[in-house]
Amino acid sequence: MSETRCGFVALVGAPNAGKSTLLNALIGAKVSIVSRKAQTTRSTVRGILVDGDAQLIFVDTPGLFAPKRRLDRAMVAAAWGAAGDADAVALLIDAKQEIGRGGEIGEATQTILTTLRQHRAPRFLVLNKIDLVERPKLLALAERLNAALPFVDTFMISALNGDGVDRLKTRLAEAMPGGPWLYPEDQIAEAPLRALAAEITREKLFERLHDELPYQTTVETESWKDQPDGSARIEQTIYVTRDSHKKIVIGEGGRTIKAIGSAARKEIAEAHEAPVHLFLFVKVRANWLDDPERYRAMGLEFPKT
Ligand SMILES: Nc1nc2c(ncn2[C@@H]2O[C@H](COP(=O)(O)OP(=O)(O)OP(=O)(O)O)[C@@H](O)[C@H]2O)c(=O)[nH]1
Ligand SMILES: [Mg+2]
Repeated sequence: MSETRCGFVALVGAPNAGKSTLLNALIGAKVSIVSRKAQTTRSTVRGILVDGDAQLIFVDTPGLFAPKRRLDRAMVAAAWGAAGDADAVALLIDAKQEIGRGGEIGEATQTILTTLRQHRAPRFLVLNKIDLVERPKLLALAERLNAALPFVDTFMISALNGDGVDRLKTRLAEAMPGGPWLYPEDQIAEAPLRALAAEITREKLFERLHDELPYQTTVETESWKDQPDGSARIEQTIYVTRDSHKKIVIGEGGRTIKAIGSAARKEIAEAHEAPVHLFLFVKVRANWLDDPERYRAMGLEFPKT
């Protein structure tokens, strides 16, 4: 018998269920970006923690929905791929939204349950956003979902204020298989800082431009140079599909991009624990959503069709 345990927990669920918020709450640091816009997370993001003798590798995933476009298909495939590789799958449900359906399981949730049924890893149900709902309705929702698909255990949490998160962590740690730890004890993330830096800038874009600027934006860190004084000089490119989007990102007299850059710079500097000089460039690439290179940069497989 091995003395330590180690395993992967995939956090899956509909867009906006709070998966990334939960990952950050579990890790106690920002490893995955969050926004009130759906489809924020684009590829899998790992967060690592130690609980007693267990090392848990949480895998945040893009939201599950019926994909139409190529990028959507790549995202949904990445999410189910992570569930397939995991030792446990935690299905997150936005309890407020699901209760709002008035006693019926929503169609989107139903579809997720149907696919989840085919996965072999133990399933845990996580009702999130309990800060927004009444307890009796929550219990009825838990019953309804467990009747549709049995779960090993059900948790009621608020990823936002931390309620129930510790209990979830402990219970999942117990469910991990025996084996050696895969990461050093103090490691909390896997993505290189330059990838997180690109995500942070994308989050600031979402925050500022959530309505005007759709989804068709991606950010890449082109260069990262550590300077002799300890600071980093970082260049990032923001890809948009149209000239009109470029104008929106730049804003009047460059005000919008300046504000985005300044917010991103502060947060990247925090993550880097050193000052950062951030240079943002906006490029119009009408077809970036069909460019394999962009998918590689996001850590996604490029779907052929
Ligand atoms: N009130 C409340 N809001 C929450 C809670 N958890 C997450 N949110 C909010 O829900 C929104 C979506 O959160 P995310 O963590 O980005 O959701 P996600 O599931 O990762 O979304 P995608 O990456 O788009 O699939 C954000 O505005 C969060 O602040 C919660 O427990 N309570
Ligand atoms: Mg997310």
